Amino acid sequence: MKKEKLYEMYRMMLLIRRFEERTAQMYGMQKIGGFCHLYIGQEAVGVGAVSALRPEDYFISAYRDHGHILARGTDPKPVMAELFGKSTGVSKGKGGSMHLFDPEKGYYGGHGIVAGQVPLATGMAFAIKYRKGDQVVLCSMGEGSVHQGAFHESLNLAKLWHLPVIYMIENNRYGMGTPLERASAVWDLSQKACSYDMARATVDGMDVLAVYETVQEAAERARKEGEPTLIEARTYRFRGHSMSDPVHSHYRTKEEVEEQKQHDPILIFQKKLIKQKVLTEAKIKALEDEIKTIVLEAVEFAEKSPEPSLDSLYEHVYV
Ligand SMILES: Cc1ncc(C[n+]2csc(CCOP(=O)(O)OP(=O)(O)O)c2C)c(N)n1
Repeated sequence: MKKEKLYEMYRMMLLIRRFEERTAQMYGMQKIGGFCHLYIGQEAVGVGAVSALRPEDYFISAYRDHGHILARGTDPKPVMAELFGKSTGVSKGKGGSMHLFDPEKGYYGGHGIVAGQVPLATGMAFAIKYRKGDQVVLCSMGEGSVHQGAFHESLNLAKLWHLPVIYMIENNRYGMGTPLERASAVWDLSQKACSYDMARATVDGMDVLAVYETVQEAAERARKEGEPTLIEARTYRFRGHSMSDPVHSHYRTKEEVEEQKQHDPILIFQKKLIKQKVLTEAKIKALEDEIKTIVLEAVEFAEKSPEPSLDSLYEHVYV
């Protein structure tokens, strides 16, 4: 892979991390309200996967979506403004953290219902096939989605109709406070693909390059053969389920979280890139400064933006 692309992937992971650290701070200051789920710890999955897509491909995901929309290349300013509930936000301040959206960048949300995006992704893939397009759909979900009926109906149809879709489970081990082993009879989640005779893969979700390669292979399969793939990316969230869940809760120990932080995907990638001479200490420092400015400008933009006006109350809503 070209050095520029490696650098860009590292830069994006760092931008997502610093953006969300600032988000947490803004939430604490009550500038952001409502539901808010941080992606910290999982950055390698979103960045690796999106880096394997073409700009014209589609990406749809769940509510832990800040990292997803940023990875797709959306300007951090309207993303932060959306978190602040401002009219300049990507969803005009009416979606908030869980409903980020940017169709121009091929990002179709941001969905609050567990597994809600899975049948939507299947429909999008059907539309591609119907129009004889060569795009693919990447559908990210938490491991909590796997036990929803919609997941199984979708996988069945995707295989039956040969649809160009990649279902990617971001297994961060916990659905809110419930560990996977208390929720699932099967621990190896990619096995679910066997029921539908679908291609499958398991990947280390802390390794951005491994995720990139796995998704690239699945995208090729979707584009050339019109066949779906189920990927399980094993990852970990370093923060609580949402901002209302403290980092160290009763459902996991402090030691476990600290042990997992030894596998921080950004630090692992940083070490690799220093060895490959893509990064130097000076470059890392310069990048940190650049990203700090970008994030602070996003906050300033959000702060200064107006609230949605009262007359816009019934615009862009379905009901
Ligand atoms: C259909 C549905 N049931 C319950 C909820 C409440 N809920 C919100 S997040 C969540 C846990 C989902 O965990 P997972 O899919 O693993 O995603 P993660 O939060 O770990 O990214 C639940 C049960 C919901 N949003 N939708």
